[in-house]
Amino acid sequence: MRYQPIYDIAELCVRHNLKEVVLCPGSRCAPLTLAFARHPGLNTRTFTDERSAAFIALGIAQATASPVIVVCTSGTAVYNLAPAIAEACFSQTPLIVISADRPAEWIAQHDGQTIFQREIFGKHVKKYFELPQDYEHPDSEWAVNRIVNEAINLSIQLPAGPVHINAPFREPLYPKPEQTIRFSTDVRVIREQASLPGLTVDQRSKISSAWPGFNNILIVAGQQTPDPVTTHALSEFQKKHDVPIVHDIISNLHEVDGTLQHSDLFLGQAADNLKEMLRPDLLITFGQSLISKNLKLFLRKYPARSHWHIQPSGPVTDTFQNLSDVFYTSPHAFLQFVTSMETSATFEGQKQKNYYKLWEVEERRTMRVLQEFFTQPELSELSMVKILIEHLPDNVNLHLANSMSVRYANFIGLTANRKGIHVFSNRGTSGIDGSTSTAVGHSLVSRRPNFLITGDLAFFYDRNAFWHNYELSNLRILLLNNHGGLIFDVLEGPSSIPEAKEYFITRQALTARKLCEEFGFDYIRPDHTRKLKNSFLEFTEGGGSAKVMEFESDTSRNKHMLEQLKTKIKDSYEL
Ligand SMILES: Cc1ncc(C[n+]2csc(CCOP(=O)(O)OP(=O)(O)O)c2C)c(N)n1
Repeated sequence: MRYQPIYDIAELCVRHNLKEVVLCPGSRCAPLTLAFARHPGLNTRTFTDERSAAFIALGIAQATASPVIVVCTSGTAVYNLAPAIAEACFSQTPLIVISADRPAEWIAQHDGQTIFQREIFGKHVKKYFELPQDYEHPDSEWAVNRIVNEAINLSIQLPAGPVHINAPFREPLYPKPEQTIRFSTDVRVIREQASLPGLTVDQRSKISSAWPGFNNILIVAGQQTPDPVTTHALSEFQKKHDVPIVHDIISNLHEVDGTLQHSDLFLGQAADNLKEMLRPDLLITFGQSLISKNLKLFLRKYPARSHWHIQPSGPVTDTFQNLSDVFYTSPHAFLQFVTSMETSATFEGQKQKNYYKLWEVEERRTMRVLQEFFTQPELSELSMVKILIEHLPDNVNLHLANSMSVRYANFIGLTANRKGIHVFSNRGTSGIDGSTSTAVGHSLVSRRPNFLITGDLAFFYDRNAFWHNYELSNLRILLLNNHGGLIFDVLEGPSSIPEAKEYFITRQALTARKLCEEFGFDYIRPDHTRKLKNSFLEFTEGGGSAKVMEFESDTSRNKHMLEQLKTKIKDSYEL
């Protein structure tokens, strides 16, 4: 068969233990579509909108912790994968993107559905690969096998990420009806024997000699996928050292007792002299981006004497502009080592204890204000997010869209007794274009219930997330419909200019009722405050079809509530 090396890509993927394939319709990609669809070892699903398809693939890759193959036809179809590829790049999610193409001599020759596909995703893929365009020669067979092996291995090499294989196909693209697609039994697999770097002797000695010289050590964790190994290592560290551990809801570290999750709220209101006292001497960071702008600003304005960043490999960012040391190791290896070090019961040790207490006092103060704040009966988006978080069962996925949804949830946080709640958010690029599709990707492959909190622009932008033939019975969406982008009413810059409503907040009139009818979802409107509890019980209940709970309100009410909360935190310093 002419396309045998292409059909064998499916076999190779199976031998690399890949299971999930996202296909998009088209003719040029027929050899790939048929190979993946007919291979019994793969789960294939098809989605018409490539933008949504690629975000769904991203969600599947997150849920399965394994690379997902995405196939599309030539032309603009390829460009539509770009937003999710960019998110996968910055969130370090492995995707194997295979685009079909015309042979090189037919590009830009008015032959239809062709664009310039070579290196189309630029730096957003770890590597661009081009398959040979004629498959008959044995070298081509070898090249296809070698390239796909390399692409799969590269996608999972840390930092993981997307790779792009462009595959030019010459017609005929389809087998004849009497032809059967078979997969070779001797497909070669090149396996990379990866290992996580531990700490070297030199690194250990640097850490143990420098550590006692710091009084105010602070740990800040950015976004991370849920990882019980890091959670455990941090819990053990916490028992031994009086080091404040600050993180966001997307750091997935809430199960570590005694961490600090409300720094965004109190650092936004704290006076300069308090911030000076909170300034770290040694800042230790790991994970990816932070949601909290106030935390970022604080760490830039009050820089630590040293900033150590821990990551297994890859390019390093200098988010707080004072990075001093990078330890290429895993956070858990680093934490295990510093946990094993002896703590000093000296005056210096007491100083660290006092520093820890200082952060703890701020965290407790903010939690008290929050508790009191939510005793008022007035409903807002923030209180809806709080109620949902309280009603979440254990062992669910919580997906947070950009932009206010992830911030609201971060203001509220999760307590350590909430077990098995995994938090996801497209914060690699913070786009509003694929939050729903990413959550849908999780729903398709995960048995866990998936709860998405989203604003209306993000929700209606990405409604093709639902436009396919697959069941979404484990999906629950809390839609915070303020008929525009509240974030632009909250941000100081855009909110105060005359164009704010029209061009920034961007008013829109839709509600989700008709969409729910169209897709057969249950639609819940929590209209009556008295019946709120029942609405949430109905919403969080398992089984049935997907459910959307729509809370409609206006931007000014929510803006007012947020301002009130900030004022209350500020006032708490004056009591
Ligand atoms: C693809 C993309 N386009 C534009 C933006 C800029 N942006 C950030 S937040 C936002 C508004 C989001 O509105 P909504 O989903 O209603 O959420 P809310 O701000 O009300 O929470 C926009 C347009 C973006 N992040 N991504």
